[in-house]
Amino acid sequence: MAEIGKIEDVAIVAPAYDEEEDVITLVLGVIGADVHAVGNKILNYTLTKAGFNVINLGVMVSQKEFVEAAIESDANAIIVSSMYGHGEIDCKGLREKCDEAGLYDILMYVGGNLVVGKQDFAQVEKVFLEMGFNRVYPPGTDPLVAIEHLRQDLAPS
Ligand code: B12
Repeated sequence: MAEIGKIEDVAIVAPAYDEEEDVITLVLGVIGADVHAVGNKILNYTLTKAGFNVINLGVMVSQKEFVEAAIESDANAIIVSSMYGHGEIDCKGLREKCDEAGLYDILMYVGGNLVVGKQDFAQVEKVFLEMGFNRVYPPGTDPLVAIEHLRQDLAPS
């Protein structure tokens, strides 16, 4: 995947949210029993620097915690990381939980090492799209890619 920039470049690609009502809120976390913390810190830093209001739940986050935080913060998107290979089990049902809570339009992105080992990413992506995620990212995706997608997906129509 082509590199689109460095963390220092975030200000260049970031949207300008001057008005308070324009601020986009994201709920961020590492799902399940997953303790991998470093990528989460980088995502939190990069997304915050880009001007998003980030509610970072850290590691070992349950589906319930994602949904509750999204309701409380009136979030526009849920950004899920899964690093330890159990992403499919941990993520299954999250879209349904959002729907049950009335979060019908909330965007859901997921990335990290979603499955065990190296599997065909097109197949992995299909599985997670079918689960209701709007975007699915392969291992090591630069957070700037997701920032570009958030700009596109949340652009005023
Ligand atoms: C450090 C580490 C640990 C530490 C974590 C310490 C901590 N608290 O953070 C410890 C030792 C605890 C650990 C434990 C385990 N680990 Co570990 N760990 C690693 C290691 C070496 C580095 C992870 C890291 O910090 N990377 C640096 C950060 C910056 O990168 P990142 O996490 O990939 O995140 C970036 C991107 O992926 C991306 N990203 C992440 N999420 C998302 C989401 C979106 C939407 C987007 C756009 C982008 C994005 O942006 C992030 C920032 O740039 C990796 C191997 C590796 N080289 O990656 C294995 C690795 C992740 N671990 C692995 C495994 C298997 C485990 C264990 C299950 C091992 C075991 N049998 O016990 C346990 C699981 C424990 C648990 N319950 O979570 C595997 C996962 C394999 C898989 N998925 O198939 C890896 C890949 C090692 C390997 N090659 O086998 N681990």
